[in-house]
Amino acid sequence: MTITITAFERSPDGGRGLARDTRVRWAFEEVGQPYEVRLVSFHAMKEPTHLALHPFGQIPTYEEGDLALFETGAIVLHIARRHAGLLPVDANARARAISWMFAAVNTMEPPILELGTARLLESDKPWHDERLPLVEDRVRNRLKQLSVYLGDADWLDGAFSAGDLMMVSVLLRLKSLGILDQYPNLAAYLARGEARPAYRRAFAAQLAVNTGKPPTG
Ligand code: GTB
Repeated sequence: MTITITAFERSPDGGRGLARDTRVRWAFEEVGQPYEVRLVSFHAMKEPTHLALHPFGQIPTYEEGDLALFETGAIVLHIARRHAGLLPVDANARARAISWMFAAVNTMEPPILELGTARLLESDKPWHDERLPLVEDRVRNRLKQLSVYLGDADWLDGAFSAGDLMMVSVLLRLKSLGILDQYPNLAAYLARGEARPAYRRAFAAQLAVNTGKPPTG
């Protein structure tokens, strides 16, 4: 059965891979599952047809027959449960990998998103200069904890899993800010994620949408 996801017709990041369809594309590429993409405009996302798939009027969504999903964590988990390659077979290891997926979106991502909001949308506020260091400190606190946990391991819990896929996707948001340079093991972790052939294919596919050129390599 055909699987269709939605993505931005034009991502505001111009194809840097930060829109959340990239993590879903990456999951499909890791497990070798073909998928189709329906591109939606900001306007169409708020129309009833799309709201029937996504109550918050966002991308990405996932459709397969009668099943419609939203929320990247849920979508990636669904893909990982359906196909081998993203979750360990051992039940305990599988549960730990899922914990890392939640940690990525529930513990790491909120302060990172807050930092993005502070930098992009609040720079004209009179309290911006006072608040920004506080928000940065919250991000650094989480990065420090994650860095200590990861140590010199390649991945969070043994082999690469959906937990790493989600964590790397979340950390990618910090790449251009230079904040990861203070945590060389996290910078290397990110680079390992980005170097995976499946990630590169996913990145190229979303870039092609945003540049209008077919994926290369
Ligand atoms: N919690 C949801 C999930 O994980 O699926 C969040 C989904 C979400 O935030 N979707 C965004 C969206 O549809 C796109 S990814 N926004 C439109 C709207 O809310 O009206 C977030 C995103 C957007 C742009 C950039 N960028 O340009 O760098 C990065 C990330």
